[in-house]
Amino acid sequence: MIRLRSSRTVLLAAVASLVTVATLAACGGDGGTTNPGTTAPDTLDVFTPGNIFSPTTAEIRVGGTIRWRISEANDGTGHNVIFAGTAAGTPADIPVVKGVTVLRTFNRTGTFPYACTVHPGMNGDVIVR
Ligand SMILES: [Cu+2]
Repeated sequence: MIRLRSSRTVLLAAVASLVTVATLAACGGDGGTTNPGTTAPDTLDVFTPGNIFSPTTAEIRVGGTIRWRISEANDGTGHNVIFAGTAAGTPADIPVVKGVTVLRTFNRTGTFPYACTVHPGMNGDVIVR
């Protein structure tokens, strides 16, 4: 009898965990809408190896989030992420930082180019579908 209860408890805990994961996945964390017609991910990491953004073109679903994982630059500085205008959200500029992760959620479709103004030629695009 005790063994049966123990198995049932484990099963209930497993079901509760799955429900929690499903609920978190459905929310997306930002309340934005998602586009079920695209295979673009909800969240994408962009890294700064050397003095480039990688991937250079980051594609996500509408309501998705880009995480810039900014590391120290070759010259010992950080990087910044500067959008032209505020169409990509505000603030348009994400300051020079290093060793941190910067998040930006995109709630409208479009192509949003950005650049690091510390390092000429260090550019990227966010495509939101
Ligand atoms: Cu840079």
